[in-house]
This record gives sequence, structure tokens and C-alpha cells, in this order.
Amino acid sequence: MSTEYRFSFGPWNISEGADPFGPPVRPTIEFSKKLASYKKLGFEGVQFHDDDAVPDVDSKSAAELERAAKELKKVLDGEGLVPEFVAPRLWEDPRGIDGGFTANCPDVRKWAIDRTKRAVDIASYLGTNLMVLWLAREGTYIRESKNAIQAYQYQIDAINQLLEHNPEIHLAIEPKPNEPTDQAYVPTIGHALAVAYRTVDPNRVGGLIETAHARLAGLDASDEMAFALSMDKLWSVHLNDQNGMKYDQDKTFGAVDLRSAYNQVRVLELGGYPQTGRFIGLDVKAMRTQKADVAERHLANSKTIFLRLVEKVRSFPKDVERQCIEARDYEALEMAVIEHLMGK
Ligand code: 3MF
Ligand code: MG
Repeated sequence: MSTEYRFSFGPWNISEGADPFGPPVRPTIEFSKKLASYKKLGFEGVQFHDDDAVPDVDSKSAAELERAAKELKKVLDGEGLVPEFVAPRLWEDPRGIDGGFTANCPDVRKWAIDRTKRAVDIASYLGTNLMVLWLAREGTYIRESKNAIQAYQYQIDAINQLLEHNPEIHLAIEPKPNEPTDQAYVPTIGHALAVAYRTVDPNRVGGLIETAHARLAGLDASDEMAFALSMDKLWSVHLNDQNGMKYDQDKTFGAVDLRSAYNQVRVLELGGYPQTGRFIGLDVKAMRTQKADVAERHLANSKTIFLRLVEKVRSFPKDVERQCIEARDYEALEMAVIEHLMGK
């Protein structure tokens, strides 16, 4: 059984670097150039938004959609790349301004489901059965604007329609507590999996955990992963780092909290994640003010830090761990972990 990890990222992880209060700092990079960077940076898997894969998803005919997705598949094959998942980017369409699946307007809810079915079709043309649902705008800025109880049922109804649309598709919900909305309806993996178990085919609904999102919810990312792993529901991860509870920073994995990063790697090792063949997604962004010439390094650096931490987890002295636990000497265990991380 493989103890090797496979790595992926999305084209959005090579970005312009603009923030809401400043100018763009890096030029836009064409999608084809980004694809060429994958192998160079040591990555095999590509994560797609539906419109990264096929521009203008809504306006294409079914035949055009199929042709465009199959052309991309050939490009991926040519580059030796594997599509990991497709995620519907509902949040950039003006119709989805108040959410898609949970919009008050029935026409918008229908649009959101139809658009997502198209994303499912793109996934199957590309040759992956995984869809990620980051429920970006499914929440509120003002609580009184929606019926939150009904919103959960709308989301379950939408997921059911997607499951029925394609018997192969698997949906991984990516929870996040806020941003862009003030409060999101599916803030944690506990919420996501509760929703999963209420759908028509719970076996085909799981989760993706992002480090920063767990931290924004005030939770420990490794425990969020453990919860999903304990139910065989951790179908991808978005590893990164986050400095406290503020905007979503998508920093280099381990750059803020190395101990937490170590514990995320530890739980992936304990859960046998590499043996599942699933990807380690690195949802990291270069610093917003970083100059363009080195603005891909955050990806390779995150992968290097991850692999160094795998070595650290595997080489931690198990006898020391056992003795400390038996003696309930947690001070000694803590010191052993810190010394191991510091390289003593
Ligand atoms: C938002 C995110 C996104 C999603 C991606 C897939 C930039 O906070 O983390 O990554 O993961 O859009 O839906
Ligand atoms: Mg993410």
C-alpha cells in the first residue's frame, strides 16, 4: 500500500494578488501557462472551477460544453495531469448574489441547480467523479433576509438533484463559516456531514476540509479532519495557514502555526489518507504584495513543508509517546514534540 502523497492545486492559486484596498500587483496569467507550471512545481492533480475548465458554462449548448471539456481532457492527458475535482463557481454570477441553492427566488434556485448539473457533466467529461461544493454565498449578511430552516432543506434538495443527475458523482462539501457572507449555513464539517446523511445517497456525499476555514470557525483543523476521517468522509483537503480570525489568508502551509500543521499531517497519517489515493490540495496564495517573478513559490514551499512534516510525524519516537501517555506526563510529551519539531 502506498505511503506516497499526491498533490494538487487550482488555477486560482496562481493569482493577481489584488486586495480590496489596493491595486493589482501581478499580471493575469493565462490558464494554459498555469497548466504548464504544474509539473514544474511538482504537482500532478488539477482542481477546477467549472468555468476554469470551460469558460461561459451557462451560455454553451450541451454539445459545445462536451466538446470543450473533452478538448481540455486531451490537454491534461498531454501534460500528464489528473483532474481531481470540479467545483461550480456560482458565486461570481450576478444571479447568485444572495446565494444560489438558498436564494429566495425559485428561478435563481433552479439556475443554480442547472448550472451545477453542467459542472457535474464537465467533471464526467474530464474523467473525475468528484465535485467540491464550497457553498460560498449560501448564508446571509442579514439574518432576517432568509428563512434559515428552509435554507437547509433547499441545500439538501439541490444535492439530491445532483446525485440523481449522475449516479457516479460524489460531492465533497467544503465548509467555511463566513466570507463572503457574514454567516454561512454550513460552517463546519459537522454541519456538512449532517446534511450529507439527510440526502438520498449519503454514501456519495462527504467533505473537504480547509485549514483556514476551520481556524475561522475557531476550530482545530486536525480535529475537523479526524471527524471526517472517522466516517470515511475526508475526500480532499485544502491545506494552508491562517493568522487568527480575520479575512481568509490562504498562507503557505505551516507558515503561521507549524505545530498545527504537524498535527494535520499526523492525523492524515493516522487516518491512512495516502492509501486512499486522494489528493493533498494546497489552497495557498502568494502574499498579496509579492512580485510576480516568485509568485509560484508558495506552492512548492507548501509541498516541501508538508513532506518535511511527514518525515517528522513518521520519525517521532513512538516509545517516548507511549511512555509519556502511560505516565500521564504531558509536559514531557509536549517537550518531546517541540524538540522533535525544532530538530534536537
Ligand atoms: C474559498 C476557498 C476556495 C474554494 C474553491 C473551490 C479559493 O475560501 O477556499 O478556494 O476552495 O473555490 O470551491
Ligand atoms: Mg478552499
